[in-house]
Amino acid sequence: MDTAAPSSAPMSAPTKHAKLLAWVDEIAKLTKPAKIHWCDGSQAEYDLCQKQLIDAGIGIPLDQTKRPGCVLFRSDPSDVARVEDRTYIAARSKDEAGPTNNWIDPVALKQTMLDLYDGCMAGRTLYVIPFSMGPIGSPISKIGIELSDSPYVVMNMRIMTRIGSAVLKQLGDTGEFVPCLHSVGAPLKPGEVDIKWPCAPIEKKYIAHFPEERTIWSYGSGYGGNALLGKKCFALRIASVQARDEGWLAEHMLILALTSPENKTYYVAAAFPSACGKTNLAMMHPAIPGWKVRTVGDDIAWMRIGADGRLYAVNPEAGFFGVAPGTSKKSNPNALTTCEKNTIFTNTVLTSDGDVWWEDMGVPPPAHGTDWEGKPWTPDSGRKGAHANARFTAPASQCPVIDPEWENPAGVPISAFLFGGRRPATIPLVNEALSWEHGVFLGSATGSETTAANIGAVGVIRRDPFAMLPFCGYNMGDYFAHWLKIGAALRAKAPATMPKVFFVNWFRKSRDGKFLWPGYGDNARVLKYVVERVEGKDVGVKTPVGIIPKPGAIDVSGLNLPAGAIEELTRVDTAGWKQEVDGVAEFYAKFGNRLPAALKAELDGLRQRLG
Ligand code: O2Y
Ligand code: MN
Repeated sequence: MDTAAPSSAPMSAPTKHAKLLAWVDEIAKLTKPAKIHWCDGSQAEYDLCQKQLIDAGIGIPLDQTKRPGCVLFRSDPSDVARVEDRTYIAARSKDEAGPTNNWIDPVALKQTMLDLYDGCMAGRTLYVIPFSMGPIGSPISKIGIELSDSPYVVMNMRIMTRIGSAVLKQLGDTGEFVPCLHSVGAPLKPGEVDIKWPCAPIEKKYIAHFPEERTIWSYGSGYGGNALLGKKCFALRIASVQARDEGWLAEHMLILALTSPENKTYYVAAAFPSACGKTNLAMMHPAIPGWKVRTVGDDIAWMRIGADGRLYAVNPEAGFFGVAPGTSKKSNPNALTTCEKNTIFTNTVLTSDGDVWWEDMGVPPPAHGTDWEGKPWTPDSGRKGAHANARFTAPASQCPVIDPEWENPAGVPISAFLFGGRRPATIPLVNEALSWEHGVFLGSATGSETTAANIGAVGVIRRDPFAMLPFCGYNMGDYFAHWLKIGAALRAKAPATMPKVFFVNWFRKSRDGKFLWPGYGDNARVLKYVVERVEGKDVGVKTPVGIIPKPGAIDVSGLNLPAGAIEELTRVDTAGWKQEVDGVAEFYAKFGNRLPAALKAELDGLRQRLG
């Protein structure tokens, strides 16, 4: 529904929610859009946004026989990824944000951002996007309203979340919502033609979270996690604060269903730092006969303790915002199928026959194409054609291995947590925590070797506790305490069904620098072992660092591993672990007295056991 003038919003809006109407009116008066559009979430509305962007030369239609319903966008070179150093937790006190977040004074930030927002939507449409994180009406779900001046955001939000009239209906006249304000920060003068990817310069970009008010303000970027505010901003940074206060978990975790040859299904939630292959694991094609993996989610899990004392998870998202480069028939055939239709591509190569291509897609590059910056490109150009963070936005429902339970409003019961990272040395292929508290210790110590995809030095271990470093909306010391509290609640209610916790490492290398583990579909061999442990099988051995597979416990049948590889993958390297203890101690020192005593005790206990 469109309204011509901002001040007319309350009269013609499709809701009687007084707080929402007042907020839309307030923001319209501030940002001064030419029009307001209340999103109904229909296909017609999506198609209209797409047509408008294609007509303006901003969206590039792909060949509809090859990629039906698909479109390509090219972002501005200054706006290609999440901007961590422009992302802020504007809690009332610095201590509340903690040592791992960018804190900024909320009063000063609001003044700065109000000045930026003043008139920032001139010449544009303000879209009101009601969205549900999680199945509409599920007791685990929550509602947000994103106000954005970007039709690209509307299109992406429709794929990544549930948007529109059904959400407004669920909200009713008084329901709670998280206000999410977004502007690309590029007002148009009367008659001015829009540029291809409007955004503001880096020093004017702000991705701001006000945790006490459960509010998000984003300015200056149109890209991914900076602009699709349901994802990292709401479902992790604000939701982690809500989860702490309401007694549940909002985590940077994939959720997968693993079905054994005996047809028993177990749900596993797994946290890995960004760019460690979460989407690939979530959609894995197991290399061992008889085992099946089904996908519930590839990035975020919201979990609550159910009446039976088990932990139930939903994927709050409805789509995948996957990294394109590296996605291939070998690494993730199911992702390739998922994005065959109805998909938005951003920053890939455009082939001369109207298809998309990216590096390591596993198909030959086009002889001639156009790169992500819109320049002519050939394989001999001497530069990459797709941006390293090029993305596909695709509906989860199109995934060939989507789990039948993925939209169950009650969620799915979690039997095991996996933590992991890129660790070339010391950390075994799989290590089971000795207790929940030890599991929280392993999660808190999660780290990953930096690669060329990271900013800064390559080859150093960056600690990324629970893979939540960029996404925890409050003091990480208190977050560890919250995990301990959830464990205590689970133990009190149903100790026998508490999820077991494992740390996995697909990236251990031999002394000559070669990966010891094949990864991909062969990771199912580790999942099989995890299920055996969940079932209580005696296949693990207690060591000072945790429970490690007994010799022969990992099914390596049909695998051509080099001699000694599995022994090395499961070896406890005492000297390496002593270094690890020192590294964790150094990291823990950041948290001062906010570090829970139970974690200090776990660290001391490990040090002692190592001798
Ligand atoms: O660069 C962006 O804006 C996206 S980052 C992202 C997207 C999907 C899933 N995970 C991530 C991440 O950084 O963890
Ligand atoms: Mn992620």
